[in-house]
Amino acid sequence: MEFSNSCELLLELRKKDLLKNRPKYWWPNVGTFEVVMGAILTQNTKWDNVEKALNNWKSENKEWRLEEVATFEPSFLAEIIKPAGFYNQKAKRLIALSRNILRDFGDFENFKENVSREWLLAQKGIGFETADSILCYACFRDTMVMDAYTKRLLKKKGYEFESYDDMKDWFERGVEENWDRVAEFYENDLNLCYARFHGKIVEFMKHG
Ligand code: 39A
Repeated sequence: MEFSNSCELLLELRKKDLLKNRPKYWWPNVGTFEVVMGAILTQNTKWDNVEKALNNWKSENKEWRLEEVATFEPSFLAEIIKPAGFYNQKAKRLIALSRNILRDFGDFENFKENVSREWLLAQKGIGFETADSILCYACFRDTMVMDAYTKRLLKKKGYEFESYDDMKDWFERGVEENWDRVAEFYENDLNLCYARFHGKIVEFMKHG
């Protein structure tokens, strides 16, 4: 696979039908609080373990609700999310984050509309990748997530960046500078493009 900008990479990946049988935006249940849970739970663990942790709660026909998580005791939440590892730390951080969302935004809908990257990065346990995952998949912002898969793919092709934001700028610039071509595939939905682009990279690196 050869490419000289991110749009060309996107076109190469599109040929491979990597998102067959996946949700439209790749991440399950986009636009819900479950994405916030998943974005934190996926730190330092495999996605399969995240799904087990999320399903421990959902299997009893419950959805993940911000207002409920904010009231949990850390030990109670830790037990539910155990499969995702680092469960005591993640439980404390998820509860603190939920309480901060309620304190500063009142509810999840207002959070989705008004949260900024800066607000997210100021929360304990949220770095660039987690913040961008929440913005892209929970809040539907036009932003592209960089992760270990993205970095590895680019490194294999001879691209290395000094920082997370340099790599992100390279991706977003490639799309924006070729917007006419990209818009055609995604019916002018930029978020769909960034979400599916990231999803394609992850699936390609995991399963080829
Ligand atoms: N590493 C990952 C994933 N692998 C994933 N899916 C598969 C669906 N998500 C949503 C996040 N991180």
